[in-house]
Amino acid sequence: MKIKIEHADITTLHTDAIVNAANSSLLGGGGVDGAIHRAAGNKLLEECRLLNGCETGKAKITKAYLLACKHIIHTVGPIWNGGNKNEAQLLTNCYKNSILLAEKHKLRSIAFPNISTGIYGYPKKQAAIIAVNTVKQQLLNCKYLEEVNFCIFDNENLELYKKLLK
Ligand code: AR6
Repeated sequence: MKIKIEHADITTLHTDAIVNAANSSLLGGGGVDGAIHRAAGNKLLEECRLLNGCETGKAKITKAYLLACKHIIHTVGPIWNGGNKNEAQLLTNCYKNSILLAEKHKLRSIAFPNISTGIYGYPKKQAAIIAVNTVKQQLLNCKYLEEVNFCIFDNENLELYKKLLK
């Protein structure tokens, strides 16, 4: 089992799955979601239209179309609302349900962006602690998944993850 940090644009990765920090419509948006839809091409949106959206904390899988990875796991992070609206549990569920879905599809590698820490405003340190702890915990029960990449775009998250995974 390997946990790695990648300082990269997630659309360039060759993992079995990349995770998209989507919204509940699953029909695209800004941030990493916009980047993934642009790079994967219009066929992704066509498949997403058939999924009937996704609840916060849940995850759904699609093909990856023009991307180098094989699948996209779309999860919906919580919008930060001060911390008393079940945000921590919902963010935990995003990482947990994405890994469970990867296992169900017998995937060997997955890359996560820093879910909810952009447009959705989740405090980065709190989100990083949840991400690392949840992934470590879930990996204990995985049969197929061998590698988890935290794909990091900004310097603040990079420093946080380097410390947490030291
Ligand atoms: N590769 C990797 N990480 C990225 C990339 C990229 N190409 N682009 C941004 N990030 P955000 P959220 C990082 O805002 O907070 C969308 O409109 C970014 O630096 O993409 O979960 C959706 O449709 C940040 O650390 O997602 C939703 O409406 C992290 O990805 C909403 O934004 C997450 O930032 C979701 O907000």
